[in-house]
Amino acid sequence: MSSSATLEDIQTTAINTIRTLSMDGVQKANSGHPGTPMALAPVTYKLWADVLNYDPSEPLWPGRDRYVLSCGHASMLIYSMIHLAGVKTADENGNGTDEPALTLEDLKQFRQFESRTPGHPEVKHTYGVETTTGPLGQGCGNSVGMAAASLWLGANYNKPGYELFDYNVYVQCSDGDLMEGVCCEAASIAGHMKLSNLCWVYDDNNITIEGDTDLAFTENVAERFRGLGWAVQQVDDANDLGAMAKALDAFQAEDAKPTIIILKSVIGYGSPNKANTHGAHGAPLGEEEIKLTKEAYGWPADEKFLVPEGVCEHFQETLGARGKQAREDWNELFAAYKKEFASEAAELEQIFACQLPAGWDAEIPTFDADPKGLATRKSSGMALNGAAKNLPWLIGGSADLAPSTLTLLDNEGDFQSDNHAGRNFHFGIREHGMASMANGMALCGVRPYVATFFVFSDYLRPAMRLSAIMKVPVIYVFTHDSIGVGEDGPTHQPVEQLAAARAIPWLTVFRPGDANETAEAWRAAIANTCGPTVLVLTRQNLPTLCRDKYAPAENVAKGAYVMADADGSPDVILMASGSELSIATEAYEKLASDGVKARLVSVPSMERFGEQDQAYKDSVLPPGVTKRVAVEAGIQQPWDRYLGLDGVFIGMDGYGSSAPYQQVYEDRGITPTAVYDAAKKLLG
Ligand SMILES: Cc1ncc(C[n+]2csc(CCOP(=O)(O)OP(=O)(O)O)c2C)c(N)n1
Ligand SMILES: [Mg+2]
Repeated sequence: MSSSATLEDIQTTAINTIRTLSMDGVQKANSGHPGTPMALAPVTYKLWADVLNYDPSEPLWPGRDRYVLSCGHASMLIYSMIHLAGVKTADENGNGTDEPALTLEDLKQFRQFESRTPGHPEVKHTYGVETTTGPLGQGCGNSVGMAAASLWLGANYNKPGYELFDYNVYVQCSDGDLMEGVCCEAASIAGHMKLSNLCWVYDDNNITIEGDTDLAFTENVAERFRGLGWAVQQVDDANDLGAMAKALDAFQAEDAKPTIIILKSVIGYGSPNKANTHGAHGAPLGEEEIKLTKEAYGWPADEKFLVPEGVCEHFQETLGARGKQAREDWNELFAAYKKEFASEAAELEQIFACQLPAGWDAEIPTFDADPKGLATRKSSGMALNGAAKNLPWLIGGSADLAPSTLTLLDNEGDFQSDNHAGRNFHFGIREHGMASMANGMALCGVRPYVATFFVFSDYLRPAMRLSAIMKVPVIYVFTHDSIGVGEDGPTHQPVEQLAAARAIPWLTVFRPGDANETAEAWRAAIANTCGPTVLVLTRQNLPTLCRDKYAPAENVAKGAYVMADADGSPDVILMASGSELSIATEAYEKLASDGVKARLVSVPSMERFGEQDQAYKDSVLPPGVTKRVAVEAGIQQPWDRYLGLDGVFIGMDGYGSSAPYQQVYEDRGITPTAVYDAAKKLLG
């Protein structure tokens, strides 16, 4: 720009273009939230034009800053930005193409079937969107994981003179985000970990759907965040670009704390009806009000989806030029790094491509038959540690239960504020924040696992559901998986959690039945680079079954398999998962010794079994054999489809109780004898 007057003009025009595109998009869709994008246009402009280290022509460049719109209901804001900034799509190798991520036509298709502009931003659906948001608080949680991943990658892979990773994570969030528990959990971890590369811009607009925040949100946010160990900046007018610039400068200079910028804004800025809570929340402004608002902006009142000349060019000259230079510098740096540090560079390339190193599973153990056996949480810990040896970016931890979930990596350091290279994370008792973080970590290329007791999976379920929607490869390690927990009693004994986990589409659940199945479940979990996996594990010991006698545990990958069988067609099928596999096995042996033609089927993963072809499914569960017994220490619901109308379920139909676990099993009738009797009864 030749003069500052011109710069101001083009800035104002760019900002008003963001505003009017958002208004027009919402109006055309006849749904959505226009008020927030209108108010946040200046700060968003500032972030993209002057701050983000982001090359719109290479949206997946690994060194880029991450931008997260946690208040996903303001999606037209990010869509407008993606269009104006000229973000491109990427090809299957992750390289930028000439195709725009969003055309003006795409903006006109806001919220329509199969459009690139769905109601809330979806990662992997729209380039330029870094994570799926909409459920308030989750984007904030994700951002903490992204910031941790940036520091972890830097601490492990940067070398003197090679600052490959030091990217920042910028978040726009709202009152709703800040009210959510998950957001506070994540903020608490971020403060503890001193994630100084994290910047939240909080839209303090004093309004939510029901009205003024006085109704329900009167805390002192600045004090809370100071207490959480954050640096707090205040900007009193969302239209004051100078004040915004100062706050962002302060963030850049801060090297010991995450930063929150508390930004006062007026929702629906510029509209004649400023506090229009309808227009602000989930409803278009209406044609008339749009006209008046455009007039107030000095905009052609009747033009729709207008992008004045110079606006896209302006973003190319600012963000585009800066990002391209940074990315080219980075590429050069990486090329030199590759020469000097070939093996590290090879690892990084695998991280970027979401691939596994050759031989990654070589150290996953196998286990000898052993009637006393060991708890699957124990074999899980051994399998995890085996895998971790050859997969250096397998990192994670638990919500204060590592000694019980056995998820600590041996001989590895802790990720702490003074050691961002550590692989062992301590998430504290913040299950939801932990899982939300894990999503952000996975989106940055590392392979996170998170752990807690299975019963507390309910505490992190919303984030787990988002792992599935986003198809990110987070591994959930859930131990203490049933009434087998024993003395801790019903509050700690999962009953419906298996059904609940299996109910989440695109989530693969494994409940392995012995040590070797556990090792195979870990192998399958890590190999699943396209989605989340849950491992459901016992507290109590389980016999390690003899694999010379029974079918090999590699079959776990198929989800269900015949462990042992009668000669010829079976008359009755016994099915089980996890700790009940050995119960079913005992019943099977007794039936077999009685001369009953029984089949024993292990069902470690219903999802995996569901993916097999019909011929395989029929070979395991022949449709003609309708006398079936399933045993699992959970509720019946997920088994109905395998049991059919004639089948019998042995499991839980209420909560457990506090006692030594063998007694609870006896009392609830989940025993080899019960399985044997049920089979006998079915056979008449
Ligand atoms: C977890 C969750 N609960 C409820 C909603 C529904 N919802 C969408 S926007 C919103 C509140 C809007 O207020 P605020 O977060 O302050 O955003 P603003 O309207 O000021 O942009 C709510 C409750 C949601 N998206 N996520
Ligand atoms: Mg608000």
